[in-house]
Amino acid sequence: MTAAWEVAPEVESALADGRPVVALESTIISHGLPRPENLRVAREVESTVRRHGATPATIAVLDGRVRIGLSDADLARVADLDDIVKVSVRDIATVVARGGHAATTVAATSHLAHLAGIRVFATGGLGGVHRHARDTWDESADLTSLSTTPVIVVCSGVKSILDVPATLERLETLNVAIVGYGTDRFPGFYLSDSGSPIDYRVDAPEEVATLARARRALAIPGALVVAHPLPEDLQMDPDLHDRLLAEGLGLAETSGVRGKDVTPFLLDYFHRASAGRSLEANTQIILRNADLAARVAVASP
Ligand code: PSU
Ligand code: MN
Repeated sequence: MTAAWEVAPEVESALADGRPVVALESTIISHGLPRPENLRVAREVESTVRRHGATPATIAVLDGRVRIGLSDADLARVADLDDIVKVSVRDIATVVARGGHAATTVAATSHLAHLAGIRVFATGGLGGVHRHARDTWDESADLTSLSTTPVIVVCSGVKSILDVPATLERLETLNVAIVGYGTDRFPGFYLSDSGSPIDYRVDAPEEVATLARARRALAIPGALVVAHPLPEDLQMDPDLHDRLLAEGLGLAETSGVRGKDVTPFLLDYFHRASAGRSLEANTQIILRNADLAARVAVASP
């Protein structure tokens, strides 16, 4: 049997030489953004990382093999394949064993990044505790995975479709550290401020690097979340956001959307019903987080 996972030569040599690498997730591409913008954004994210002198490693499963770093043709497959499934940690091996294709969530991407020795990861917004989770028990595996995976995750908080205060409580329970980048407010994904505070703030990539070194020296097991908000002039209009969220949640409920389909359903509803406003915000979120993650990776020897 061939190895279950494969590191792209460019990523392998960067890691071997101790040069900066940034892991990138693929669920954003396959399930988070509409075609054809998804491929355009995926490419632009990679070039943003390169501009800072870091090597991008987009992670996905193609033809039954975990791939750490994709060629441009592979990136296009992730963006265009109809039979690519969204996987969290528990299902990576199942898809590998069946020879299928999968896009990796934050949970799965951070697991694989850590396996490959990549320390910094950029995404849009983490999964978390869904609204009404006390009835549905719907809580993203991103939370438990981040509690045991020592990566630095640059994101714009958790998706605003979630119960943010409940998610922050769970992140605390699970020993997931959070610092605000240039803010002491927890970002609200499409919105600059979720309404909840953060205890610790950093203002430079070097501060994140120093903190990450201290965490390694102390063998802290979980992830460090670097919460990076959209500036207010790039956020979605809060009234439009709240209206679409109420509508989308109602529609998900009446359409019987459940489990791992809820997040893609709501993101897609936002993208369609906001006439592109949420897509613009989401694109900015991802590009800005890739930019910051690259600077953090460059600052982290
Ligand atoms: N952030 C985005 N777009 C996305 C996601 C996050 O901007 O599509 C994805 C991530 O892959 C995250 C997943 O891990 O949604 C969470 O899904 P769930 O809530 O089903 O765990
Ligand atoms: Mn879920």
